[in-house]
Amino acid sequence: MFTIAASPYPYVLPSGSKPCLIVIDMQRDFVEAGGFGEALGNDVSLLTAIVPTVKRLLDCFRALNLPIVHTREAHKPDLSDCPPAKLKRGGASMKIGDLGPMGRILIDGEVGNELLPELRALPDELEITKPGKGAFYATALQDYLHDLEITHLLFAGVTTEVCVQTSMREANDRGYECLIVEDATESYFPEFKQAAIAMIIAQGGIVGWSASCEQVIAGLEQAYG
Ligand code: TIU
Repeated sequence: MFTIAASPYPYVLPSGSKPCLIVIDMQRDFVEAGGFGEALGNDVSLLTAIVPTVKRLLDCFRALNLPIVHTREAHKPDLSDCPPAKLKRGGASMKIGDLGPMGRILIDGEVGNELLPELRALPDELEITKPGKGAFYATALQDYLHDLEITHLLFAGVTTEVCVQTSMREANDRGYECLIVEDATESYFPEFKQAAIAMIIAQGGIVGWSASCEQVIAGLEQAYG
């Protein structure tokens, strides 16, 4: 048994378990100008700061031969998987499916929907599209994790209080032991990021744990190095 130093108390990795890194929505649509994030009225430049930290985590998981899943928030070109309630929300500038400078907003296959070049998935890593904010809704994620007998999930990506927190809550309700890597996640609203992490670890870790990339790498290298 190994542990990662974490809040609100150490995160335990039982012997024989293999944690999976879930990288949420590190796609151009949220991090680059001209995508969905900007269409919603956000300053997307805030999100680029975590790219090197997410890459460090990916490098660590790859070096230790641990599983990685990448998600993209994406809809089918005919929008048949986009509920009208989601379609009509958001800022006035551009809606899901509208044509922007990086192609149609939040549509699978468009340039804007691709993962950032430096964080691209390798061929042996699962990359899934998700039509919702959570990574489990209408995806094959749970079956994939079940087949690999994965019980421990580490979360990175954007945005902390929207897709990362939703995915973590979905995972928590499904019985997974979840940890958010606090400097590998970001929000357009720094105060929302802090609040989301505080909510996750409050009440004795009601949704899960939080740790820094440094703490995670130190724990994983001890356990699997
Ligand atoms: N708007 C916002 O903060 N986030 C999203 O719409 N999706 C994700 O968090 N990926």
